[in-house]
Amino acid sequence: MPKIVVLNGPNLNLLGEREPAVYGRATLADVEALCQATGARLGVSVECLQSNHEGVLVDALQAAGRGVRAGEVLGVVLNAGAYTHTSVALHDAITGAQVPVVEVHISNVHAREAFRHHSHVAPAAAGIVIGFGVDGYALAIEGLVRKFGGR
Ligand code: CA2
Repeated sequence: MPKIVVLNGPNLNLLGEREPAVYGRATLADVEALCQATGARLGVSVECLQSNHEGVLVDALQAAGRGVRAGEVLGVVLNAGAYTHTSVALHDAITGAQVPVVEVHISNVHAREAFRHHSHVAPAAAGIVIGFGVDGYALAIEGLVRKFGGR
């Protein structure tokens, strides 16, 4: 069964605990359960990882790239959190790993502060889902399956 890797970046472990007006009330565990259920519905396995550390996310993208080349991984759903707006390392990891990545943001970053308008991930991404709340993760998984699932 092909696998989709769902990566969440810094502070997303706090989902549901603060700022519900911006990010809603779902917790990270709820998001990961949604991703698992979406994968089960679409016939893919889902592996979830959250980290507050940039290098851990780089390592996970490199591992996903090796999985793509081995024919085991379909792609990555990535909410890089604030690293989206700062991290050339994540941009380079995505292009280097040659892994299809869907960038996800729970909030509509373009309706927020100017520093959230630029993404280092976007130019390397296969697609982007922004502003649909946590449903964006399910939309991103479905997008990966439809675009790269070969059915
Ligand atoms: O909208 C998104 O998904 C973001 O990636 C979330 C990031 C933010 O830096 C991006 O600009 C947009 C922040 C995630 C922090 O999440 C928190 C959740 C609850 C309480 C505090 C932080």
